[in-house]
Amino acid sequence: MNLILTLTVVASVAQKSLATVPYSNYILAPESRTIYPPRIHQVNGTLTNSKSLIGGPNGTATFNGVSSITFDYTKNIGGVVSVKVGKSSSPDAFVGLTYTESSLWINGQGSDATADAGLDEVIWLPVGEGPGTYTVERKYDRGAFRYLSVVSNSSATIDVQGVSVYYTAAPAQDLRGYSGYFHSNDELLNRVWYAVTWYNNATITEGRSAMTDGAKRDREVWPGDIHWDNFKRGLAWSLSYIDETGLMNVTSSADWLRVGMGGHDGNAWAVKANLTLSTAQSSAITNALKSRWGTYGAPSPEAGVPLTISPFIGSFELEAHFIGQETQDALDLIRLQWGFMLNDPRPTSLMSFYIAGLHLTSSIGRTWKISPALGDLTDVDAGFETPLGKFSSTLRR
Ligand SMILES: *[C@@H]1O[C@H](CO)[C@@H](O)[C@H](O)[C@H]1NC(C)=O
Ligand SMILES: *[C@@H]1O[C@H](CO)[C@@H](O)[C@H](O)[C@H]1NC(C)=O
Ligand SMILES: *[C@@H]1O[C@H](CO)[C@@H](O)[C@H](O)[C@H]1NC(C)=O
Ligand SMILES: *[C@@H]1O[C@H](CO)[C@@H](O)[C@H](O)[C@H]1NC(C)=O
Ligand SMILES: CC(=O)N[C@H]1CO[C@H](CO)[C@@H](O)[C@@H]1O
Repeated sequence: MNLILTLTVVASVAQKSLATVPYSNYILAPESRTIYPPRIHQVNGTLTNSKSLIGGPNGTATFNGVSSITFDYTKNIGGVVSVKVGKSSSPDAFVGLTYTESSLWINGQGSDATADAGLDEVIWLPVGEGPGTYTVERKYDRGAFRYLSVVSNSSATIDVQGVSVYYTAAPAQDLRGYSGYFHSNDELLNRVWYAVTWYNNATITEGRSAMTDGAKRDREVWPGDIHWDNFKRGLAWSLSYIDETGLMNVTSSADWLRVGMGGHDGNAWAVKANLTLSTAQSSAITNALKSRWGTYGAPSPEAGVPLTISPFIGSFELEAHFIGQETQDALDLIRLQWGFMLNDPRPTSLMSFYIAGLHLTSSIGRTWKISPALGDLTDVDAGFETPLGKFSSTLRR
């Protein structure tokens, strides 16, 4: 490969934070934790001056009888909703709130469910009690919604002077103070990297860091996961099942929720776990996986029929293509599958590790290896920071 590599590895405690965040125009995190609706998706019934609710409190919108407004935040957000109410014509006036991630499920009678295929209930605020700012209780902090509907269910006339969401994820952090970046000559890949980072960032916690495997599935911290002693016990238990081959010998019949030991695709894992004995074996696996790709990406072999794309399992296949040095296939799969979704956690670190070639080979980067693989890309600029310092690479050809 004929390319120019500029490499900076500042492995020192000096200069921990980047003065300016590179490529910050791609960052999806909001400037402020108080988020006002950027646009209206739909109005039902009679609502006057609804535009005054856009971009900030700018006047008064009036619900005239049974009516609703649905806001589109243009990306998933999460948090605590407040509605500022002026006068209303009846002490029995209520406004209800419903939330969804997809425009397909917008509904004035419920929200897309957090735990199953049903609906979550409308959250009602008794705004007939008088003018003021009505805020949902903290337990109704909502993770992962793009559409918010504000519903009036009675004949009352209700003045609303503002709708805001207080964004609660990553409470201890500067939302736009990214220490990592990725940029290439492919705009779609750049957008995938920043969208995925936003999803990884947008996980709700109660004021401390939490480990979860997806902002969408794990909208709230699983309480068992945040008790460090339990976490250590769980890990020790798992490690005790690793035998002399270096593999875990799983003898139980069910994993965390499912009956039967489904789960990860053994094919991709054979490559990832270095079980294959030759490059030819790895290629046979990755080529067979590639032959299964459809219009939207890589169906998970474990899911059987109907073909189902799991971004989680697919991310292991993606890594197998990178490990097998099928960089072009890996890029094609990101464009196909994550380009389509532009929204699921995982490829971020793979892109920094495999494309930009920044591999940390021991914890926090005490040892590292540089091995970029550009596929059809011509320009890549990426970096991140660990407690030891900055790691970055710039590639051109
Ligand atoms: C508004 O009306 C449309 C069309 O009937 C419906 O699909 C949508 O769910 C309604 N929105 C709300 C918030 O009820
Ligand atoms: C509106 O919803 C509230 C809360 O569920 C309920 O108490 C009230 O009776 C409803 N109003 C009408 C007119 O249905
Ligand atoms: C896995 O563990 C079970 C139970 O201890 C044992 O019977 C079995 O032989 C082990 N399998 C392998 C492949 O080591
Ligand atoms: C993978 O396994 C081979 C032996 O089969 C070994 O030589 C190689 O170092 C291993 N690679 C990694 C990354 O562990
Ligand atoms: C608030 C927060 O968690 N920000 C992180 C989002 O992800 C980027 C890239 O990994 C990090 O640098 C930020 O610290």
